[in-house]
Amino acid sequence: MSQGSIVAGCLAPHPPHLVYAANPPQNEPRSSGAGAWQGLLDAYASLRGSLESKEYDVLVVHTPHWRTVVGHHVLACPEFKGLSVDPVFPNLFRFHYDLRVDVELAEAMAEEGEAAGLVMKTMRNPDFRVDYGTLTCCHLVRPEWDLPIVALSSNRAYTYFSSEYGDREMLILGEATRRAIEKTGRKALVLGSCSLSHRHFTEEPADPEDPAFEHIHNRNQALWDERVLGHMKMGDCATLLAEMPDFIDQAVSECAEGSLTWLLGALGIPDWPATVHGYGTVIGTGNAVVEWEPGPPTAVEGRP
Ligand code: 2X7
Ligand code: FE2
Repeated sequence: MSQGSIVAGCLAPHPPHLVYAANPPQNEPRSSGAGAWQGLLDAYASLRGSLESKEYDVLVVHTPHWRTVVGHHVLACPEFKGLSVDPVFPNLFRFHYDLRVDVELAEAMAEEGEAAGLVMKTMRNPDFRVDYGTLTCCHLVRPEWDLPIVALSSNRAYTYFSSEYGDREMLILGEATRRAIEKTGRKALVLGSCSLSHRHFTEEPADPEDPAFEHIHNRNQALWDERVLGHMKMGDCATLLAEMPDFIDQAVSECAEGSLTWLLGALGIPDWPATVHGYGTVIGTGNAVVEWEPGPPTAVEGRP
């Protein structure tokens, strides 16, 4: 078997609003079409266009909305089928899913994580309800649902211990994920599914898609998002990681669930520039669609 590899790593946020706006047959609510999130939908279209030239056989996603208290869990039944409802936005996301899992890769990820000293658990309950973070992210990246996935839970280390500790654990998990991909010979697309700044409005307008309502919650959040995206574009993820605990504290970032740090760990902490496909807000939160092509570091003008 030839060695596997990561074909691309993406920051792929999961506001259920974007699935609602896209009106797929799997989702029960129907969008008004008012267009508040068009920029982010365009960003996802741009990412999908870029991925068309790549061949891969599995989507591997880390999700903030499957929360586990002891260890990192990984979906490991061959199929999951059911209805997933967003507990906060049941008016927007009631999604009927029917998906396949790459169980061999899931088991290899659990083994590699354990070998690296992490607590890992395979989810073997076929009736387990898949979370909306996984479903939204995978749907927006590849709406065909023609490839298997592997999903990892968020184990809340940042909350129970500290951001510094959480980051260390997620980097180890990311490296373990990459080793499992390599050993099983997979060509994998890895997806860190989280927003950037995450302070959000607590009331919805009558039409949640009303563009007059949609904007960043406050200037501090926007400045942090700009800064973080600047590091990504400059190929300076080491600085991004050094600032991650402050970003999490000061922008209430959803990176506190570990998805972005896991992604950076899987990619080997990129020191080459990312492609930012787009940035936009959803109910006041900051969201960016970003892609890293694994490859040799390139010189970047102006990089510290
Ligand atoms: O889970 C989310 C999110 N991360 C961002 C915006 C809106 C809703 O749900
Ligand atoms: Fe979220």
